[in-house]
Amino acid sequence: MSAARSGTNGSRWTSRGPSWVIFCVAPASDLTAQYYRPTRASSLLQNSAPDPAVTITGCMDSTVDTSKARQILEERARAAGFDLVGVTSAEPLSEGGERLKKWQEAGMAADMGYMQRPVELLSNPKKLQKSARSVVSLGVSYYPGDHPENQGGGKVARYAWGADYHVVIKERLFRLREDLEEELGVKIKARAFTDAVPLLERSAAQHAGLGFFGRNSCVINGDIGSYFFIADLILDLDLPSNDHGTGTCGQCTRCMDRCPTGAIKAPGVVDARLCISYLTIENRGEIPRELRPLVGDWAFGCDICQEVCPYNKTKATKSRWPEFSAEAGAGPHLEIEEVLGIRTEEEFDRRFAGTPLTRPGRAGLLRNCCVVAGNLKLEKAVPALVGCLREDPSVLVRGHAAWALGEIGGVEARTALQEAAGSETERWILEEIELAQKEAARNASVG
Ligand code: B12
Ligand code: SF4
Ligand code: SF4
Repeated sequence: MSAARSGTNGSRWTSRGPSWVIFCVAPASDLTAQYYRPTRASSLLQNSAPDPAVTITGCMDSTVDTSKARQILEERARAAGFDLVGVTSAEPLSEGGERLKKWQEAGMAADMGYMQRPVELLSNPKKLQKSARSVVSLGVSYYPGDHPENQGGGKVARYAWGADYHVVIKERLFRLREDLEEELGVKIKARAFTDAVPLLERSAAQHAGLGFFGRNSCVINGDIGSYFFIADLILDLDLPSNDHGTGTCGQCTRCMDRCPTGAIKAPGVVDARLCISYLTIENRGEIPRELRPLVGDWAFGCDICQEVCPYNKTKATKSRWPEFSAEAGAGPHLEIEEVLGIRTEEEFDRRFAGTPLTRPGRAGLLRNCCVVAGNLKLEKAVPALVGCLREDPSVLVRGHAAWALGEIGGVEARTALQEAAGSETERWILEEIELAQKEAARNASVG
């Protein structure tokens, strides 16, 4: 569906400023503005808060005892609740950059505009802050426990059960940097972020000793597995670096074998075009027909390549941050019929603001729930799907609702498809309806 695909993710972010993640640096560069991936909650915050970026002019004090600073950093970061702390110099991440280049050239970045930025930018911390000397890489477990049994809902990947991590982590990073300034008695130029600026965060984390690259491409830590966010502080302090992270997958290939879509093309190489996480979160267009059945019951993200990982089976450590618990956000499952009934942006915000689930937008989340309903053959969702097909303002939602009705079949579904075939005007949806009618008829003859 080319119309829905035409607005790339990259262009969506160009007008938004990144200032809330900056502590005391010069005004934001164009580069950052183009990459910045705010959720609605963070952009609201940005609109309401004064920009702290230009109020402090930081300076590096040459009298700082760097070993002492390193020790204080470690203590303060742990006290702030970070599970992992490491430091690497702010030099280019050249090996990661080379891998990124090949990944981009192979088209594996799909339509994520912010991932198509030049490699030199994504792999060099000094492009984010000229005076950068060190990158502090922090890890915080988000692991909220295992998924309860799914009773006909849409599964949410664990990282997104709770509150919006961009906002939650940013607050703690703010405090950490303030603590450091206070303890060391200097002003520190710093940039702080998680998953929000153009930097290869996994490569920086591996350089800083947080863990090693698994075949699923996640950074795995020998003590806590891979269910952790990576957060970063770029500082103009020279801090002693950690050794690079080491570890190995050994003979294991479980993640590659079990990925439903075959997205892990080679060890450490994930083709986003096939990854359910991309398809359900970053993708703004249709979920390709041939991939829909493989999405299964994932309504937002996918954890399979982490669930099967032996490191997580034995080492996953529950998050100590209450903000990442199921109670703090959308939780492990979405109720499909409820989500399919959300017709306006206002309703959507009321339901999901402050959680990561705003990322795909209303139409994207309803699209995903249609696919889950079709895959689960969820008969109880038929009235809600019929509602979507008849009256949803989004082409994306109506088209996926038609597909789901075809998968589920039954008299009510067939009647609604027949009716929509006569009233719908969008070409792509008409195609979906036609295919769905055939599928529903096939289901009826089999049943
Ligand atoms: C784009 C993106 C995605 C895309 C593409 C994922 C991908 N693998 O490329 C999509 C939407 C699919 C995605 C999915 C997920 N993501 Co994501 N994503 C990012 C983002 C913004 C950029 C990643 C990137 O640069 N990709 C390009 C490729 C080339 O790089 P890479 O995957 O990081 O791989 C590097 C290393 O693995 C290394 N490498 C791999 N193998 C080897 C082997 C050797 C020998 C060496 C030397 C190096 C090496 O080379 C690569 C380049 O540095 C980062 C945040 C950031 N700014 O870094 C978060 C990030 C990677 N995502 C994260 C998470 C949590 C997820 C999900 C688990 C969410 C979910 N449950 O649905 C899934 C996991 C899917 C997977 N198996 O990767 C976390 C990962 C934390 C961790 N412990 O690793 C990050 C770091 C966000 C954060 N700040 O916490 N994501
Ligand atoms: S997140 Fe899911 S779809 Fe993506 S690589 Fe991992 S198992 Fe495959
Ligand atoms: S599942 Fe096996 S191969 Fe995949 S990341 Fe974990 S240890 Fe490595």
